[in-house]
Amino acid sequence: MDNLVRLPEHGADPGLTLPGGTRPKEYPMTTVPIAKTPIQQRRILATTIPGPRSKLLHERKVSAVSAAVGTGLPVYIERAGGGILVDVDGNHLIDFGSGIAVTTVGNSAPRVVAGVQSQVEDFTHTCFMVTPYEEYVEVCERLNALTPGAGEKRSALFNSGAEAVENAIKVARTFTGRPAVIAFDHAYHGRTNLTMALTAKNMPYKQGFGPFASEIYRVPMAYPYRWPTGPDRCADEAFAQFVSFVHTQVGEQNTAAVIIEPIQGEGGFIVPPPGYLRRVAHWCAENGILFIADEIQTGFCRTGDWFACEHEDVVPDLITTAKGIAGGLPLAAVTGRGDVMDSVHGGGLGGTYGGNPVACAAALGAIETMQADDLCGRAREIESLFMPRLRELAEKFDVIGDIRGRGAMLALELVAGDGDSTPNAALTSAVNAHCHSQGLVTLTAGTFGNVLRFLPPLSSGDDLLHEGLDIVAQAFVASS
Ligand code: PLZ
Repeated sequence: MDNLVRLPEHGADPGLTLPGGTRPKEYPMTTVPIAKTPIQQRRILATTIPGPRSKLLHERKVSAVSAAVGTGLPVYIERAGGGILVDVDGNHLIDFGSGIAVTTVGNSAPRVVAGVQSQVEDFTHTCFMVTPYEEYVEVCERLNALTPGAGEKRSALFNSGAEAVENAIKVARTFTGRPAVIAFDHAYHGRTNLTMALTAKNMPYKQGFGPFASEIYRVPMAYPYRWPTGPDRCADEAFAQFVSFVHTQVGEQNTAAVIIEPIQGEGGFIVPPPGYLRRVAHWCAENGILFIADEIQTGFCRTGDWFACEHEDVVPDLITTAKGIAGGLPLAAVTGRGDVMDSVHGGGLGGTYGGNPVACAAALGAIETMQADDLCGRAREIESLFMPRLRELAEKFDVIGDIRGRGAMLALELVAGDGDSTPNAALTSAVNAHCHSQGLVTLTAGTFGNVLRFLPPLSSGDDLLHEGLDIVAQAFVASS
């Protein structure tokens, strides 16, 4: 038992009292074998950001890695856990990005580490299509049970979000015998050829990479903040436009699927108005069209529910998942109605690495963590911690045009201000850069590059989240 260390699941300071007199919830301690010392859950700036070692590594990156592969903040990470990223210069950075919504359970979460270590010693690969193994089946069983909908379900596993989306489209086309797929303005579904066609934004995702896959059609998104006649009319008018567009320009009888992110991710954390998703899903059902929820960014407790479509009481025919599913290991899935998933001919879906046993072990550890530590509840607590502070900020800075999101998926949309809602990408970059310089890893998003988004690991302590928000506030002062 010598190598067993008691490791806090997150770094809340038990002495901290939150505004309003509430105290941060204490999280259970987990005992796992770890080789390294726990990471101090506090921000430490040992050098300027990036520090000298990161700079040297970045020189090597520039001469070794294709210039096409960008990096948002070139600090090179050595270790990470809780809500902290430790770089090669000894800086402790507060993580408000989770590697784009991936490390929902925290980096190197104890149960993920334990599962991976044990699996990697047993076997690393057989290819599920050649000689199968239990871990793959178990991940599918968990997905079938956790996703919305009481009926019989099936899942298939892949390596990346884009691959899951591609396969969901294959399934939908086979089941319906129809070619067309409807996607939305501001959508992001990946960077492969079919998913580039589904993704809305040209730069940097599509520029010069065409021709794109055919039979993809795009409709306006129900975007309350920018709806021309105001947010109150957004749901009705956007739904009417959607129905009319599909009917007049595509034809219901030619449409296999509608694919939508229940809260759009890369497109700027756009939350459709209440009722909109339900109406689209209902209309799809009436017309024999499959409703695909892309929950790759929103899934696995991120928004305060296991899946964001639950908030709207929507039961999709197919759900794509990835990111948070496996605590950082590459894994993705398509889960859906048994009759739909089983409509594809035997051998029609697969891939060498899809559902790799190590990634599956990580997923089982991540899912167990979410259940045992009530991470959906934690995401809702994070929303309650962030929202009053973001509102306070918006009262001071009229360049904050909109605050939106759900759970631990929250964003600010930045505009010209003084009543002018023109997107303000320059300010967004400046605020983001200031946060980076102070050791807070923030991300931007949005078709117009004017959204600052927050996706902290759900293992972050309240004290770190408050400190991160202090830095965001300072960044507005420094950049305005
Ligand atoms: N669907 C909703 O958010 C990935 C992309 C980052 P992959 N989002 C991060 C980038 O610039 O490449 C994403 C998503 C939604 C699909 C995907 C694609 O998932 O695992 O990146 O292929």
